Amino acid sequence: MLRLAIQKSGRLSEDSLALIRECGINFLSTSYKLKTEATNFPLEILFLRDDDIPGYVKDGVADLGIVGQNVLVEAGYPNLEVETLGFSKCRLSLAVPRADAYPSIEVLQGKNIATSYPNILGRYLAEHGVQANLHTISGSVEIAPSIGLAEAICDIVSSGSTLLGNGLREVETVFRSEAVLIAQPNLTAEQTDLLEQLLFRMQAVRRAKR
Ligand code: PRT
Ligand code: ZN
Repeated sequence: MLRLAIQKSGRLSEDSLALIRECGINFLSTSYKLKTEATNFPLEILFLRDDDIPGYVKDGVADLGIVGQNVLVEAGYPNLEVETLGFSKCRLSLAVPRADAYPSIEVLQGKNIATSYPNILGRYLAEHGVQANLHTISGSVEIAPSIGLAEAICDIVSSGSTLLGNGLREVETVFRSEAVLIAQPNLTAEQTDLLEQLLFRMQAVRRAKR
């Protein structure tokens, strides 16, 4: 038996469930439940907040998970990744108020930057020799400059319309992300075999879409 953790409700949920179904795995209705069992594959599906998925998989509470690379890498467990899944593509970007000059990343030296991704951003800034004050906030990062909390932000971008709507301009791509399948490090031989079967089906689903 394998336990797979997916996001309960959010941007990853629908595509994660669709992928499992496209792999030919059937399960009963998922609404209002915390877990469900597949009817034709030894798989249990757990519904969690995406931020909790890397830790649950790392500790083996779940054997597999589907999560964004942004959340996985920020949590510090990039080596749990076994396969990219091709959906929920986005980027983690630095943005500044539209009117502000941005000759290079060095203008961020000593500035305040609001983000939910202090680890990924901290590494990126260090690689570029920039020291800044990172303010970690968990939501509504885009409003930080307009309320005087920060001179810049670093947040997830997909279409760019949220930045635009908040008078911000994207100036650096810090990290590119998509959904990935992750696995706990200590699968049994039987679980490894099931994972191989699942991966084989997932790869076939992706090939069929190309
Ligand atoms: O409740 P839970 O903790 O499970 O969910 P969540 O609210 O933390 O995450 P959720 O559902 O918003 O996103 C889940 C994952 O989807 C993220 O971790 C990313 O890997 C991926 N993803 C893809 C995105 C986006 N696109 C995205 N556009 N995550 C967030 N956004 C937000 C972004 O934060 C910003 O507020 O959308 C806004 C920007 O979008 P645009 O299109 O205006 O640029
Ligand atoms: Zn989350």
